[in-house]
Amino acid sequence: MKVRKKVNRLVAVLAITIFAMPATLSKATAVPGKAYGTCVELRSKYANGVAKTSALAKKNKARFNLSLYRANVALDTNKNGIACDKKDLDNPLGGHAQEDFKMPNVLCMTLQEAQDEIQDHGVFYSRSKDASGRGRGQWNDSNWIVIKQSPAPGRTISEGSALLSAVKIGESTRGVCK
Ligand SMILES: [Ca+2]
Repeated sequence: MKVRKKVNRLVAVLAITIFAMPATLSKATAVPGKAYGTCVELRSKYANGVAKTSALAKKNKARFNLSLYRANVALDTNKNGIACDKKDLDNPLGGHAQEDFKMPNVLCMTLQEAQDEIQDHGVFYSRSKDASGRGRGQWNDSNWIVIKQSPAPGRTISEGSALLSAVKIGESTRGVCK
């Protein structure tokens, strides 16, 4: 009697498993698309980007996949409905920049914002100095504002190669910042 009960239970469990399977499968197909870190990565798989509508995809030879687009919406920097179309690769000033190792324009940003922006372009470490020549340390990056940058925007940078000259907020920016 005991054995029979066990078998019945086993059959019940199997039945539940089988019935549950289609649900599991459909859940798998509804999983949101993979989020790529950069457009370089995304474009290695989808050469012309991922569009949110089929019309946009057709027009731009991009791949139409709404859930994939949604997962990578941050990479659609010009917000034209295609993640990582060609225009998204040219993003000298905005956030979510490509890690292209190009110096962004960081004039008049706080040191903190400027460093974040440079990191956004793929370079972790940038140097800074007191533009007044007094050699003060920039202990709190948020209190300093960049009035001179090296190199110029668009130039290639590497770790430590960017130099930001800054003054304390409230000091003269020598006409650089309004
Ligand atoms: Ca775009």
